[in-house]
Amino acid sequence: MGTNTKSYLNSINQVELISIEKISDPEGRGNLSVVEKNTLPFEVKRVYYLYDVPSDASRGGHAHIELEQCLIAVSGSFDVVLTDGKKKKIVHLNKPNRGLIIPCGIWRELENFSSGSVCLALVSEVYDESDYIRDYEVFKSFKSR
Ligand code: T46
Repeated sequence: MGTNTKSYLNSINQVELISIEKISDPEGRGNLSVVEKNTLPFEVKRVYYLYDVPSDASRGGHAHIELEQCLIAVSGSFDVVLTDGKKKKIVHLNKPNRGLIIPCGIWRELENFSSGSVCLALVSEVYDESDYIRDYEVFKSFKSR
């Protein structure tokens, strides 16, 4: 496993909801939101998105050792259930100009996807399966070391 000290020390208090700039068109052409260099507390190395998720399906079910991320409900809504192994928090995402910053070392599950919802993920690392903790018991011992 990685050696990022923050990862096992991070608590649910480090999870943060941020506002993303929303530019409303003066002529009624809708809205535009922009994520720029300084919008997020990390540099984005990868972007992926979840879509066509059935309402009874759950995504996530893991923690990351190093990776930080920002989740945005660019369409529709879903719940993000977070825990640091001690405290739990549920965040309902339903606005394209709202981002959920999840630091490393936090267990997350995504559920209750509305029809047509899209979860955009802006993340700090390239894909690396060895960065995942997918077993909750392993996660709990990782957090209590
Ligand atoms: C997270 C939540 C919100 C890749 O090959 N490349 C990628 O960049 C990603 C993200 C996944 N994959 C493969 C790995 C699996 O074979 O796609 C498959 C599904 O991935 P996973 O089961 O990890 O999907 P989710 O939705 O449970 O989790 C994903 C991210 O992996 C994770 O970082 O926080 O979305």
